[in-house]
Amino acid sequence: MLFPHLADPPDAVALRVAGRELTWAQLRAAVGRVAARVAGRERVGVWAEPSVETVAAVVGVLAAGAAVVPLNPKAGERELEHILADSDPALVYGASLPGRPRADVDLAPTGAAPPLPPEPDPEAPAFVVYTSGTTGPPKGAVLPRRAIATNLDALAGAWAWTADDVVVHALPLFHVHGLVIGTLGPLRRGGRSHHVGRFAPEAIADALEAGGTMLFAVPTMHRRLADAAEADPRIARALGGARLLVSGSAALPATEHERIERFTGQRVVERYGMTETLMNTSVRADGDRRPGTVGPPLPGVELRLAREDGDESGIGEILVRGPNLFLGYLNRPDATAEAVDADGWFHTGDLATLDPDGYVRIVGRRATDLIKSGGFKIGAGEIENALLEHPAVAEVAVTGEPDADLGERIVAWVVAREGVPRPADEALADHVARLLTPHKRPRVVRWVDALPRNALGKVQKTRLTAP
Ligand code: MLC
Ligand code: AMP
Repeated sequence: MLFPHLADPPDAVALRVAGRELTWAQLRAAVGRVAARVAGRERVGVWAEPSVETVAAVVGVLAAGAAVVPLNPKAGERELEHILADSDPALVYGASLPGRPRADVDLAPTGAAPPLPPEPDPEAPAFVVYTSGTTGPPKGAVLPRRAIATNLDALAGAWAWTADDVVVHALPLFHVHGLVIGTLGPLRRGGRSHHVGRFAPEAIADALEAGGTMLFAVPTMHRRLADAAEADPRIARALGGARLLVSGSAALPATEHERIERFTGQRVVERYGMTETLMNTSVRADGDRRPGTVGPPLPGVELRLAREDGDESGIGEILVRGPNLFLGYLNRPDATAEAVDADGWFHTGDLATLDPDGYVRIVGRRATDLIKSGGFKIGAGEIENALLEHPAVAEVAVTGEPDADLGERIVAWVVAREGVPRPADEALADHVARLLTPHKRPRVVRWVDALPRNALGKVQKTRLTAP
């Protein structure tokens, strides 16, 4: 069973999101009603605001044996249109969208809770999570229930994670970090998740002081927490009191690792994952928390490095195989075949070396057209396409540049269209935010006379460097 505690709800709070709580009994009742409503559907959208209703809808859809399509509530028109057309959800929880029946979670305790349907097949799709590629619109990664269950159990082993743990986080609920690891993880253990609503160091400190034992966050959040801990001893104490501070979704710079230890007395545990694979590696709770490493493969996950012939650097592309893998990209057998080879190895595109004790060190990524900003993966191609829809843009190339706060920031190199008034940079950012989503907006716009191109006319992005 994905959530054994639903069968016999403990007399306790199951989750707290943005200041509201659900007990296990309330969650069980709401889940029963959602499952009854959803019965027989293949895919159901969930408008993934951070709320208790979102979590109840997700768990209810899973209980019905349908797949959840988490929808970013800030998704712009193009992105939302694409995701809805591609995933074709039979109904959508929490939002009224054109042509899609709406459903809402009912938390009012009227009548007996409907019985839960029998446990669905472990190979049944549980989620379709949209993730960016280098070109084109995001692809829907189809994750089976088996991947969720085995991965959460592997993490429980690595982190000594039990029903006594309370996971604090502020992660979006439309990606696997916040949704699967941060929210379903505690529910599978029978513990509690405490989502603070909107990320702020004070809110994280409050939640840890109120009984939080683990913190899950992306490096941008850890960096902001380190700044806050440096300035405020209360925040430093609250972080220092946690059982485990966990970082993932992007590389935690060694300097941040060291600052957090200096201010809080705690060393961060890093884990490495991906939408398509869930978590692949992690430093164990009792392991050596070395800065710059993401630990060994989790139990059950096979990992190897594919090295170029003759390359003596020790660097190779990370390939993974195991029960944590997705089933493929929805409606994209071509993309699935490109990512998963004949022997079942998933090619991550991440470049790494191995320490002598098997710890993985991520040193880069194969594609220069993928950007990780604030822990969100963003494809250069989707932003270029959005910018080309702007009347003032004749040509454009998008790159990622190092950013102290976000890890990388999105930079748009734009050739203006002659005869069209040049818009303010902010207007181009708004244009992308409106079509795609705010976190994909360019943070810097550089107007250029021409883009550097090779003899074949292809843009040479390596020649686009900050002035
Ligand atoms: C700003 N905003 C705009 C805007 N400019 N909106 C429209 N148009 C514009 N021009 C709004 C934003 O929507 C947002 O609203 C607010 O202003 C600030 O936006 P921001 O500057 O983009 O973000 P910030 O607040 O700085 O957020 C930083 C952050 C965020 C760290 C909180 O980046 C974040 O939540 N990251 C988590 C990413 C994550 O979970 N990744 C996991 C992927 S899974 P508002 O209302 O929101 O404030 C994965 C696998 C694995 O990677 O291993 O885990
Ligand atoms: P996503 O496609 O949003 O699921 O992002 C997955 C990618 O995030 C991986 O392929 C890595 O490039 C990156 N990533 C996740 N965790 C880490 C980590 N701990 N260190 C470095 N990169 C990471």
